[in-house]
Formats: sequence, C-alpha cells, structure tokens
Amino acid sequence: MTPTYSREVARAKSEGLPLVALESTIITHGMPWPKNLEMAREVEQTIRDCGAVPATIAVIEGTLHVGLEAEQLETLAQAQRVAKLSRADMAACMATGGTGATTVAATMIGAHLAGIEVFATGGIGGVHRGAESSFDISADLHELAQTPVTVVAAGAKAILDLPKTLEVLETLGVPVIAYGQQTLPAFWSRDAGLRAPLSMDSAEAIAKAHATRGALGLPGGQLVANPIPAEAEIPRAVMMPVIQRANADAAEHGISGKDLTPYLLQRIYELTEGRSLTANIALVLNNARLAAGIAQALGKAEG
Ligand code: PSU
Ligand code: MN
Repeated sequence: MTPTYSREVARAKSEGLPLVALESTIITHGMPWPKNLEMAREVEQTIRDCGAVPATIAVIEGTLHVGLEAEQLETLAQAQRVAKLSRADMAACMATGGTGATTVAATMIGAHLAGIEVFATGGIGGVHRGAESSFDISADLHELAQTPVTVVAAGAKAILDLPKTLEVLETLGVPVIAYGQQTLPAFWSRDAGLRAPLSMDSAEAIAKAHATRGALGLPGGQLVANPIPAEAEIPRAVMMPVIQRANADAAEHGISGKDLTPYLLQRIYELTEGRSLTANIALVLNNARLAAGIAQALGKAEG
C-alpha cells in the first residue's frame, strides 16, 4: 500500500531529500490544546531548519497520511475522540474509515511504508510499573524489534519501569543507544541512574549502525536515547514523587490499557503546574534536531 503524501513529502521523496517521521499521538493524547499544535508546528520547522523534511503521520478518514498539510495538522490537534492507534488497531481504523493518531508503533509502520528510516518523538512506550501483574507492555517495544526505523526519543518515559523496559528491549534484540553520555536518560531528567547498553557521540555513528543492521539482514530498528537539554531538565528527585503520585492516582481510579499513558502525562502536567509540558516540548525539539542529523548522515552514506 502506498500512503498519501503531503505536497512537501512528495517533493522530498522525488528529490531524494532526507526525511524525518513524526508521530501524532503526542499531539492528540500527549499534550493539551493549543500547546500541542504549537509544538507540532515548531518541531516540523526545526527539522526544516536542520536541513531535512518533516513527515507527520496520521490516519484521517480511513487514509494513511505521511506528511500533513497545515490545515490537516490544525484539525487533528483540535479534534475530540480521535483514536490512539498502535499496530493492533491501525488497519481496522483504516478499513472502517476512521480517524486516528499514530503511536510510536503505528508511526514506525507508516514511516517504513513510505521509505523513511528516521523518526523523532518525545518518549516511547515501555513496560509499565506493576507489569508483572497487569502485563502492560507497550507494543512500541515489539515494533522496534521488527520494523527498521531508528527512533530518537529522550529515553523511555520515566512513568515506566525503566529497568524492566531495558530488559525487554535487550530480549527483543533492540539496540538502545544513549547519545553523548554513558547513562540512560529518563525523559524529563537527563539521567535515569542506569547504564545505557550502548553509547554514541555523533549522528554519523548512529546512521552507520542503522545501515549496518540492514546490511546484516537484521529486522527492527534502533532506539536512540537523547538526553533533554540541561537547561530544560527537571531533576529526578523532583520528578520521582510526582510520578509516584500519578501512578497511585491511576491505580485508584482504575485507569489501565490505552488510557494509562495519556492519563499519567496529564496528571503529571497538573502536579508540576505545567512544568512537565515545557520540558516535554524542549526534549522533542532536541530530538528533532538529532533525527534530522541522522537522516542527513544516512542520505550521504546511501547517496
Ligand atoms: N511521547 C510523549 N507523549 C506521548 C507519547 C509519547 O512525549 O503521548 C505516546 C506515544 O505515541 C507512545 C505512546 O507510542 O504514548 C505509548 O502508549 P502505550 O504506553 O499505551 O503503548
Ligand atoms: Mn499499554
């Protein structure tokens, strides 16, 4: 299946320009209006400023779009009751003419269909706290194991169980590469207090590792864990009680499944009086810059 491309993405593809995929769940379920639209536009512009072309992915009225026109982005950012699509429900949404925002997993599927190898986001889904009884492990992890897209995130979201998330990624054969440091970043904070499995210092090295996995015939992508800029971080000591409280509130209200991640992000936004959102936007922009560099390096290596 060929997705529908925006004018900008279609041109980039015909000219062989470097492309960076972007997800839409972060817009519809990850941030409140109107900051979500501001963020989405700013991320796209950052990628252009860094010499690559942005491709925000979503399903609109049954059609898979890779690259959204300005008015489509605006409509999506304001839409109510948009589905949150992962691998399991993407096809069903399209088949029934529905509209849905793509999570990391579904965005990787769309990017791969469009021939895009690099994707920037905030944080990926992972193993939730208490997963030993809830079995709540994000499909994002399995997608990284099977779809050849390098995903740039600020580590897994700190609302998760990070040691368990690392274990599952290792089992699934997903390279986890910390950028510019030896320890794993934890989304709002630069350091999760865990050693990262791999560490690299340049976009070129990450691009080379991506290409080498392809040459080896290995399926799956890479997770690049890019620490939030120091001036924007919220120290772990500040975030830890907030995260605990948000998780406790979720348990008390019986929130689970697809609703859990959006609930936790919203609750943390309230508990930090908006500070978590400011940090979230800063880290997404930082990831967009690195992803644009990786896309350019891949283009040169393959060129
Ligand atoms: N990163 C953010 N905000 C988000 C998400 C990621 O900064 O809202 C979304 C992504 O789309 C990710 C999803 O794929 O949360 C994970 O959801 P779940 O835990 O239900 O798999
Ligand atoms: Mn889940």
